[in-house]
Amino acid sequence: MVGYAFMGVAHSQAWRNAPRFFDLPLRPDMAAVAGRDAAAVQAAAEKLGWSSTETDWKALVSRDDIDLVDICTPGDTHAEIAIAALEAGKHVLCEKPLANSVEEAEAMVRAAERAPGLAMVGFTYRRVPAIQLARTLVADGRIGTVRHVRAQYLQDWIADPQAPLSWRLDKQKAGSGALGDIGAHIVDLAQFVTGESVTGVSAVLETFVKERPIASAHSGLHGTAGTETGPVTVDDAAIFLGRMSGGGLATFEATRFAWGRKNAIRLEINGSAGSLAFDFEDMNVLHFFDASQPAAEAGFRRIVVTEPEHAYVAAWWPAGHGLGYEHAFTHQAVDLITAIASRRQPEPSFADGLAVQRVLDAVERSAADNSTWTPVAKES
Ligand code: SOE
Repeated sequence: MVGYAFMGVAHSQAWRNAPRFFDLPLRPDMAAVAGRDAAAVQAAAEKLGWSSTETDWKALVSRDDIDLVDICTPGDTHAEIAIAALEAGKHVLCEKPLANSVEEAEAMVRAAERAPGLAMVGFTYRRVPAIQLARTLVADGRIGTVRHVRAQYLQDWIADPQAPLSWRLDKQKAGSGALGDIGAHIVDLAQFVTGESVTGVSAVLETFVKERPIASAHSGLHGTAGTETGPVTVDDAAIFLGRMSGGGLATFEATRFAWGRKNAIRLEINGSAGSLAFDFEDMNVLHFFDASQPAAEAGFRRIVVTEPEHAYVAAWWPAGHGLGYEHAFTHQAVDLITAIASRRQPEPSFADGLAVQRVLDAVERSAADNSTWTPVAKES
């Protein structure tokens, strides 16, 4: 694994837990973790369960005892590490968004096509059981033709203007702000659950707080504000309309300024025959409205997605005990290990990551192009 911050911690527990809860065709051996600071990476290895460390990811990628490279670094390094790992014959798991630009993502897809190894991008929320159920219901025609996709990803961890700068607020490192960090997830979910693609967008982006304290220390998403300040070079919020390939309309909202919303991924889909609604802040539940029911009895049904019949659940706890944020990472590890054992292309592939990247790129181009922005006429 390269990188050991928030995502590295989430991935580490996944590699540790996958063989403890699932019967796997291969057993992951957490061989090495890479990071630039020797003491810090050593401490991370001990805490997270990695057997050895490297201070240069290139050394890790060239090791013979490594079969799979898990990339948990900021976006500006994804393309270089992933392409080198694939060229060295490794399998690759890369955090989302796949890259910082369409060009980088295209190069990664080309490298994956040429390489013997398999490549997967980490859109983990696909692997929440309720999301899997939503996809199955749509694919089975239970809500009919998709008319509306209403997707929101709402957080508040930088709503305070004193929340310090971090790499996620730096365009060089992250590529974009709320758009790529969390908007990418809802674009992927909209495409995954509907089985359709976003074909066009009309967008606005905004940076509400343009200058923030430079962090003197970091911990997870948060940091300690120092006395100096620096510029925010990414969007704080992204809102866009979209058209889906099946003829439906979509709205997307990604923001880190929604006070009180910590990790609210909300997806509502209205079809010609019913609706589905999901909120990650109640992640073990899917709401389903079946329009074929008599009007007097119809209503949203609250399905608690914790039965052994639901995706992944049988490996965990008895019905009703529920899963959390980290379980989707474990499911991701399970699916990747299973795909590697059977030499099957895992999903989401780098091509799926590129498809999301193209939507992010269209959003940025749309937001930069004011030609369709129509000011409301002033009273004369
Ligand atoms: C921060 O917004 C973040 O950690 C994202 O980077 C992750 O992808 C998401 O799962 C949780 O929030």
